[in-house]
Amino acid sequence: MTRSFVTLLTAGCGAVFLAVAAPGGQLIAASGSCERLSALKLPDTTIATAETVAAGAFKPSTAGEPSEGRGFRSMPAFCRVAAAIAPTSDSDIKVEVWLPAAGWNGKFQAVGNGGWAGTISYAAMGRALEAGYATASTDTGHTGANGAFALDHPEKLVDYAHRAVHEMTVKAKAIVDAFYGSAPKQSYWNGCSTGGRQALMEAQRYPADYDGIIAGAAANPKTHLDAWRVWMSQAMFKDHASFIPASKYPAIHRAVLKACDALDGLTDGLIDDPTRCRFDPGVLACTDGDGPGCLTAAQVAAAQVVMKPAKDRRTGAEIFPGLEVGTELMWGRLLAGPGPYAIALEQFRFVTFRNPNWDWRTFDLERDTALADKISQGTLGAIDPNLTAFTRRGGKLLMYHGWTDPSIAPRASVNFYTRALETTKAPADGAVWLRLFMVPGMGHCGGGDGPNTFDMMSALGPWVETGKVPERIVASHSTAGKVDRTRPLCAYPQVARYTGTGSIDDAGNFVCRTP
Ligand SMILES: [Ca+2]
Repeated sequence: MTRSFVTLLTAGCGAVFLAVAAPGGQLIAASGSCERLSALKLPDTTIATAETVAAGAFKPSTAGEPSEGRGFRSMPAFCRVAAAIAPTSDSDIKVEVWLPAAGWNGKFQAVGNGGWAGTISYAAMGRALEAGYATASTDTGHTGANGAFALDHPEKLVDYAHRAVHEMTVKAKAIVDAFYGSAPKQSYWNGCSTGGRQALMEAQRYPADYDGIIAGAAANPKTHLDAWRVWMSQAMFKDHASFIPASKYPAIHRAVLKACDALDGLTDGLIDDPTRCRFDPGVLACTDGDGPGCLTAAQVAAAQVVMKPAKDRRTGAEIFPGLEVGTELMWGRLLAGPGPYAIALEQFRFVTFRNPNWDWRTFDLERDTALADKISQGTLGAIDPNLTAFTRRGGKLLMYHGWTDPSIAPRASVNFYTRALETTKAPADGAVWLRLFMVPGMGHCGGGDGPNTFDMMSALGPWVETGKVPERIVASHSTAGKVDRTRPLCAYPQVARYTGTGSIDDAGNFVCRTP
């Protein structure tokens, strides 16, 4: 629907600026209205800057993400608002809101963080901005990508866990409204890893914030995820003999493919459904002394721990799923040594034990997971699978996870999906509200041998706006910048099956089927 209106914005100095609707309903903000936002009054909020950035002129003011620097030159002109929000006396939540100067699509897309956050996600904001969205990101209330901020700062931990994203969302919508004279028609969340956990938090705690939510590879529940990581590290690094050097990963991967690749009907280097394969690293046991193609007895034992879930030894309850078959070439992500993955180590040092010198070698899976839960699962864990309030508003949740994610076991997403479907009351009209897309051969939020490039927003938008339920999303894989394979991703539990004719590198020759 095309809307047309003129909004008067009155600046502090008395000058009047215009925001006008162009043909087609796209809003063009008149020059000067950006700078005027610095006078905007919002609760608990200090607007530091509001300035127009010319096309291609943006340079991050902080180091930000390591991949940044490229890509910003193609960004259109936008209004850049930087603010700090302090819902508590110990809060200092930095946020940025970027508003396209022309061609706004009328929607808001907020983007998530990775790890312990601590930076604004400029690269992801840039992608949303280029697609025409007003966008926002927060550092979640602290600076620096490690967990030290949480030590004896419980309010900062709450900000990191969920409050910063909610505060950002409410304020960003108000800023959008002030700039364009119109609130966003739809609001979307797009995040992976910690951004996936933030996604589930929003659906659970603040169901009115977003109409559509993308939860990629959710780092959830965080206390169990980090307990599993430390537990694996104990098995791998307890002594020199148990450590598996990266030079042995290819041999393990070859043995896995030999056992599992063809089970899905195609010997293509990808394992469509790792849950159907049973692999015992014991088949690689050295028979004639150690060598690069075999595992010693101690290494077999370590590999068996890595490839199985962490379970409570008394009750048998699963604490966190294990790495799937197919991940072997990427085991170095968590298991390069000499100690546990830093994010997990910091969870126990700064949050659970409040002791920066805590020795991970003393970790006891059952005892210390229970302690971590007692202290912070209620804050950090997005563990409530009842999303009825979200579905009653018509909210849509799109989850995805790479089957060869080497840092967050992918069955964590399957588990949450299953529990949420069981627990949540579907909307009155019976509309589908939850979809999960498992991605064969994809690593953590990207990468890996499988088709790992896709646009979840292009599936979520039509779902929210026209009711078109995503069933099949085409993903591509590229080598040296050239696409060399496309495949459909299928709505779980369906998987892609080859039709039997044509190239196996063409998504058109695959259908989605229940296995
Ligand atoms: Ca295969």
